[in-house]
Amino acid sequence: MPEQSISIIRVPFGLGAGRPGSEHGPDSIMKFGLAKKLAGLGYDVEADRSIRLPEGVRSPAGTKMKHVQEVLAVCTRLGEAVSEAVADGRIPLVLGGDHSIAIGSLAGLTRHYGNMGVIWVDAHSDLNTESTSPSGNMHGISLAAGLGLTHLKLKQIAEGAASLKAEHCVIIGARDLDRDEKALIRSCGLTCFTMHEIDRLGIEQVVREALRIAGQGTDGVHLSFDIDSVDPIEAPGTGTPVRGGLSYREAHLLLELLSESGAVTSADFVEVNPLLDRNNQTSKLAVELIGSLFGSRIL
Ligand code: B3U
Ligand code: MN
Ligand code: MN
Repeated sequence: MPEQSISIIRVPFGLGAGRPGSEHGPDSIMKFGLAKKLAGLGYDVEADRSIRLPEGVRSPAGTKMKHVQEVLAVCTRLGEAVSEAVADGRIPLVLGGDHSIAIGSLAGLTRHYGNMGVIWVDAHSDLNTESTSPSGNMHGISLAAGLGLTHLKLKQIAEGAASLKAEHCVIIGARDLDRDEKALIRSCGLTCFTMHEIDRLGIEQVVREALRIAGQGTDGVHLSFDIDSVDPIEAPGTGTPVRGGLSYREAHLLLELLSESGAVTSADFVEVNPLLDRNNQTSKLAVELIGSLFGSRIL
């Protein structure tokens, strides 16, 4: 069997979030040994890709949604890089940055996967639209953009991209939802396993269900992992921490189960903010969790 290849794509971009710092996430995660870890697990690792904001791109001041042009420009470049990785048979592993960059990943991926499932692990649902967003922050609309519910469409970002189907999208770990997001979750046909369901069913059953929803009848599964899904006790270095999140063990088990399934074809790890971190705990955790997704085991 040929060696599996991973393209690590760094996206040092944080303008989709309300506070600065997530632009330092990719370098911090790399500094704590991600490439070495993945190579040690037997992968051929390409780690030199970094997506920069093109010079001179600046959104006009005074609009409700902030930094739309910057998000579009970065996501366009990211979409190209992700698409290239898939075309070359490499697994794209995208390091954010804030969660708005997932729009670029989804645009690049849906050029290749005509019927892709998505597992969105997050304290939030990122299902606001330009009209419902309470903050104007683009990281709060990224899943809605993937579903084609925003004015911003994936096909504006990558030619041949297409919106996701809600019935193959699953959110895991939600505990901070806006009123309009709740209404949308009830009406649009996606599945949301909040922390309440995780408490009741256990993370193992939740992941099995998620894999069924995102994996059956699809041609690929994208994992978009927002580190704020994990409890702030374990992951304090993130812009919008919310108490009551995934425990250290639950987060690892989730990723180990996804790894065992062999279903995941691409991933984002986003919202690590080294400026808010304690002793680099969150960056180190991200490296460990990515390791679990790619086959690292206790024994
Ligand atoms: N739902 C809120 C808050 C939020 C979303 N994503 C994060 N925070 N990280 C919003 O701004 O849309
Ligand atoms: Mn998010
Ligand atoms: Mn979040």
